[in-house]
Amino acid sequence: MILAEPYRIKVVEPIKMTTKKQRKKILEEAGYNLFLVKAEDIYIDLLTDSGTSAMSHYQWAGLMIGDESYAGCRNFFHLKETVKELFGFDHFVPTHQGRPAENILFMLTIRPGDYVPNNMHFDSTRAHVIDKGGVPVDLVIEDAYDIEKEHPFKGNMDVNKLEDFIKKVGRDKIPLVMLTLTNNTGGGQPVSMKNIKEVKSVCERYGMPLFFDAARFAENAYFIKEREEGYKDKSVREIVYEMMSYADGFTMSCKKDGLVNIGGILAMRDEKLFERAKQLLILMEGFPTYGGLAGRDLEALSIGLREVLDEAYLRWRVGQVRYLGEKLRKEGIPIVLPIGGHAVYIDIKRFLPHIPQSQFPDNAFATSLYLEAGIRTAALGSTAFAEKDKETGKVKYPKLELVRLTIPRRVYTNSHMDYVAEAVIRLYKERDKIKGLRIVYEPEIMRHFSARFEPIG
Ligand code: PLI
Repeated sequence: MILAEPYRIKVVEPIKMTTKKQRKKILEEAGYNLFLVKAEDIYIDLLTDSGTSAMSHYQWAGLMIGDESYAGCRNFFHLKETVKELFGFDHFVPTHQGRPAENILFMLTIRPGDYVPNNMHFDSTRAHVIDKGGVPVDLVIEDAYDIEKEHPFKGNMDVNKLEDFIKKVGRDKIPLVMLTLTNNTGGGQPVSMKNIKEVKSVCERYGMPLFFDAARFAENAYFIKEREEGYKDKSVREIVYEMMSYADGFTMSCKKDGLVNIGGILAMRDEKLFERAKQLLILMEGFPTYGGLAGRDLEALSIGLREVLDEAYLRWRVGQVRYLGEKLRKEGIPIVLPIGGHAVYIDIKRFLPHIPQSQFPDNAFATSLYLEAGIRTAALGSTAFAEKDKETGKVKYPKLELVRLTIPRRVYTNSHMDYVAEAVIRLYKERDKIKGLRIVYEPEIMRHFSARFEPIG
């Protein structure tokens, strides 16, 4: 049966198709870096699912009841009610996005030399742990590194690895344990309820708090319903509540499953931690009843957090990502399996085996796809993660060379997905012609955002 969109379109935003000749010029001007291309020059933007969702008419209506009072705005209390009802948390602070929530949490918990185990850290989480003098440790199951292994919960943490690690460094060196739901860095893969419970039980045994990085909590819960024994007849709402019942707190970039364009949450059970979080929030984001947001943003968020639990929406959402992934897979295009919740990840090592990692094959793919069809994707291989050793000057390349086709929520239809699939398939047939890139300008930090490249040969 065809899985059609569970919404109809009330407002449209025209998108512009450019010619190949125009795109060649645009690429040259942008130094073959898609971050430097104007969004208006993109036909289909699959750079990220973060902050790119379309809001519903209820959310747009919610903006009109925004209360912009400095203190005690009504929308904060709506959000408080939502956070309590959906997640069971009494204490939280609103932040403007996910990373300030991480920043505040880690400022309050990490001492230099501490370790933070996670299934797999997202980049900003990793950076914030390091910023506080901590060491991020990824303890995801080994299967996560096997691109084609069809494990239903490839985001799971290896509980034995966790126990061994605690024994090795000592409990006192671990201020908290984290689980990223779903595991974005590892392909948008879910964590099972069983694994959450096991990790919680280890944390309890050693007296360590468990925090979730809950950016994609609803997609994670949907996969539990779909794949885990005993959850088929539970509602996603019940599953979310149960997942959260094992957490001592969470950070949430609400720009994903919050279905808003801006917003974040830091929640915790510990009252003392909450009091300290509020102080830092005032210092860095704003008064605790608005954090880094306008009253209207808080209202859109309360509504979005409820809407995302609609199972017709989730079935279609996860189904749309799968629809694109399956189309590519059928043509033999190497992708990360199983297909994740928010994106299809292409294995560029196998797509472009003739381009060595020193020639940025991820970006060679991404810029070629843009040239071919005006589609923007995220290069998550050597372009983003290759690191030069400061002493030896030797470059260390990442294990995985991936490009992420990230699907914004409620934005594109399945005919857009057909268009994307056709373009990738065309590129695959002509892949021998794709050339590597060399870097011509490279800033010292966060290279991939502003570096400039040129094609080799
Ligand atoms: O971009 P922020 O600061 O709202 O959220 C940071 C963040 C935290 N955790 C996880 C799992 C993320 O995926 C995440 C942001 N992700 C982005 C921007 C992405 O493109 O995937």
